[in-house]
Amino acid sequence: MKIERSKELFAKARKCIPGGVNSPVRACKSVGCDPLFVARANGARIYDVDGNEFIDFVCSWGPMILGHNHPAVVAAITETLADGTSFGAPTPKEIELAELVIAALPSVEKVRFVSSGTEATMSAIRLARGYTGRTKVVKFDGCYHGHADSFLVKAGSGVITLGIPGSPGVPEDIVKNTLSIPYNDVATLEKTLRDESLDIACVIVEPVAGNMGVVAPHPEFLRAMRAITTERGILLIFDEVITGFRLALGGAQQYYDIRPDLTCLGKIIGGGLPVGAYGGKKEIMDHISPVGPVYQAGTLSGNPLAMAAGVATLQELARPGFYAALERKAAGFAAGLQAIAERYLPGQTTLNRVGSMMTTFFTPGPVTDFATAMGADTGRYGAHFRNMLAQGVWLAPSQFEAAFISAAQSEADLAAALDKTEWSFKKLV
Ligand code: HOZ
Repeated sequence: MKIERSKELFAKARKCIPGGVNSPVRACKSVGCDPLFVARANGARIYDVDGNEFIDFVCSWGPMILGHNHPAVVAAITETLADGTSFGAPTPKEIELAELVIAALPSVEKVRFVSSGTEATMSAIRLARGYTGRTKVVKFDGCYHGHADSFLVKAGSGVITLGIPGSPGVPEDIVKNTLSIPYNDVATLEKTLRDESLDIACVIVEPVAGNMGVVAPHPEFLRAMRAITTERGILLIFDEVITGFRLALGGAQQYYDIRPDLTCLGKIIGGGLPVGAYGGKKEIMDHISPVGPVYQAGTLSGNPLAMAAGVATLQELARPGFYAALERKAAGFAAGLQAIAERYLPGQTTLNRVGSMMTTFFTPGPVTDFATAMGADTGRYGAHFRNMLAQGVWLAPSQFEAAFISAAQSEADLAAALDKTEWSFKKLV
């Protein structure tokens, strides 16, 4: 594969951007190669600056559930663009997107738009603290809620990928208020939440973990979390930045039939433009400024282009049968992956899938939490990643991320990706 232009650009980028990238995982360090620079993408395909073509399973880390350049999304952005790009004042599209989010998520009565998932989670815990008058935040090992100080404790995504235990620059005084406990461990959850000395404001969770690779919640885990938080007056925050509008129109909360107090969104609701949101019960949301005293603001919040792309995307997702079709494709693809793994690496991999998000872990498994995810052979994943890239398949450059199925991937694309997986696994044996 020709990669000269990407190589030149990476050398140039490293001189002016730390590590040559604007988000660490995409530097591809953990998979043993340099990043390819992207020229464009369309439908299920992404093209690099050297003209190589790939079937895209990263989908911009989740947002591109409709595929790239979906005509309805492009039309909405183009139409909005003609009227200007940012006003720092309310626009009608914000109401439209808010109404679509509220209609889809029964736990959300009011929603505030921000510019990224990190802003959404950071603001949601501030609100939870302001509302409850308590201090501590409980999270789960391997869950990633963006890069705000409070969350960089046993976090997933790039933090595990790069093997960083925490981050310099995050004061001890802040992280002492974050308690990170094992995912899927109901006993530790109960013990922690029932400890009255802990002054817990909220529990924040990825209802399906997507940032230590995909890890599904045990059914009892989310149910117990909802029950004890209610009993103790602790707010339950679902970080649905990945799962929102991915697992179902109503996200993981619909999929598992659990209503959190607050929900964080991002990725899909911006249709590929930078956006985040947090929402929940009116009574809680009205503690935010300017109604209440909890402050949060943003010049680009509710940006018209992002709102337009989000509205167009959610309208497409609301079409009857959308999620059933996506599930069929994802299930078929996962069955194919499973069969290949059993043929070439029997008992050596674990496929975790929930809806259209999945991870093949290079470990016998089961993978149910951070500790078991960490048992994966990252060297083998790296070799698989490089094999797939050379064959024209674009996977996440980390063992600890999800592969996403999009509506743009045809059965033929998925069959081609399975053929290439088989080729890769043969080489791995
Ligand atoms: N933290 C993101 C994945 N969970 C990576 C974002 C990026 O590198 O673009």
